[in-house]
Amino acid sequence: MGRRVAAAVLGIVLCAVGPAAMRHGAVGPPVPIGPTPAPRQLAWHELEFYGFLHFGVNTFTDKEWGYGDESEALFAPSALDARQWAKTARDAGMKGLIITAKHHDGFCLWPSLFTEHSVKNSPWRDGKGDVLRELADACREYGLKMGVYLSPWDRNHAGYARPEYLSYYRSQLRELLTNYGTLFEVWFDGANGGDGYYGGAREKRTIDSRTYYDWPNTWSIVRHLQPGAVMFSDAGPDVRWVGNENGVAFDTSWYGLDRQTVYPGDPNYARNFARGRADATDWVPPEVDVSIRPGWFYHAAEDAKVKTVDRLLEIYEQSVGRGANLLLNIPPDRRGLIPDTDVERLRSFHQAVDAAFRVDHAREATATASNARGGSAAYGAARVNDGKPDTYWATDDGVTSASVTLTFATPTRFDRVVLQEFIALGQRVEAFAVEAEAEGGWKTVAEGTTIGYKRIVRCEPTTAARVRVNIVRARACPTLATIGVY
Ligand code: FUL
Repeated sequence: MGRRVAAAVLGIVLCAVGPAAMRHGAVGPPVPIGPTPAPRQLAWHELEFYGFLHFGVNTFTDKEWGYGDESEALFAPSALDARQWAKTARDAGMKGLIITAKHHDGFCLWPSLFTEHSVKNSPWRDGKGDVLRELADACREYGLKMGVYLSPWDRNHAGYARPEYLSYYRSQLRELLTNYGTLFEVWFDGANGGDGYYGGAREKRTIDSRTYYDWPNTWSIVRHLQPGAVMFSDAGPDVRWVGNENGVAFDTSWYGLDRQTVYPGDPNYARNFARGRADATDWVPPEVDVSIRPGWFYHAAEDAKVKTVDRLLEIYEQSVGRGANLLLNIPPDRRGLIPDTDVERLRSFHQAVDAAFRVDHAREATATASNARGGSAAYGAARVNDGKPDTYWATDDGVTSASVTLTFATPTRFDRVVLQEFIALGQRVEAFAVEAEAEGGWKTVAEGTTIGYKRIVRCEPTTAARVRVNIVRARACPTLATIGVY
């Protein structure tokens, strides 16, 4: 090899390794291990917690699933205020709101050009109202992101289950994707119950969930019109269902899903796919959808059944704390307002979360590691407690068990440890343990499996001079962006 060529090759290698790594010696970042997240998915992980708004004719008929023959005149909220929804969400610590633009009954909360079955034929705002518009404005005002739920199953539409319905569905989707600003998530429900009004036919219509909706062509509309939005369904393509509506993610939870093997509405989804797989083809992380009340829609009879703060905290730790995102439903009532009880509960819940995570003792500690990649400070232990989510500790290739020790200036009491992998390089950790040094000896205070974007580890209140996070097993050299001690 001539000198010039060698220099050019070296230049390419240096560029590939990256200037940051070069400053700290010759070691580059770990090679990503698949699957890995797309940028829109990375942005979604950072949201962690947002709200669901189930609102529509069911709110007025006291039902969960409308048949599709409900009169538009029923939709008559007396004091609808989307700003109250947005304020409630923001004060609860939520980062966005997803609304049922159309639920299974087919009634549209926006004046769609493609149907008469919408707010435009309701008494609300003399038929001139648009709930989506009011929500978009309110979200902007309160710094929230907005998402839409557009039910594929439509019990009102005469053409449902026939090919013509698909073009109707896609026209509606285009309206939502173009008229209300940037959306962060589009929610595709897998439910398909069968019978309905269907333009007066009043019959049972079944579809083949695998083929009828021709999902790839619908998904490409979203990609084209809202490239930053993630799409949710059982099968992704970006975010998957966690497999239950109880507010709990799997304790061992992998982000991988073989997208080709699953379709939205697959009856075997919860059993076969919900927990994910380490080395599957696609990054499709789970979202936990759960309601603050027993039902998804508001029912006065459930006013005394709003989940307690303790229950909400448990849900938070079993969803966000297990690497999933939490989509908490907070249904507006017949006034078009989130009821006072729910507002109060959400505020207390937020205070409880804030109180639990107010002081991160790790920030004051000194971090050391059993191994740091290339002996380089760029991947050194100090990266786990620098408060920066985009720096991380990593080990040498081939080192798949290693530990980071935090030494406190004085013995420190804690009952929660927060761990975060640097997931841009893939999900790696398979098993970990948290140890504490108290009264001169080390003891294991918690053990776990996967980490992912975030893992909140609970332990008995412990006072320790040192805390050690032991990565017991990993698919490849581990990365940790954060260790927090609370
Ligand atoms: C389900 C629907 O059938 C429920 O009504 C609700 O919208 C829930 C979030 O998804 O599949």
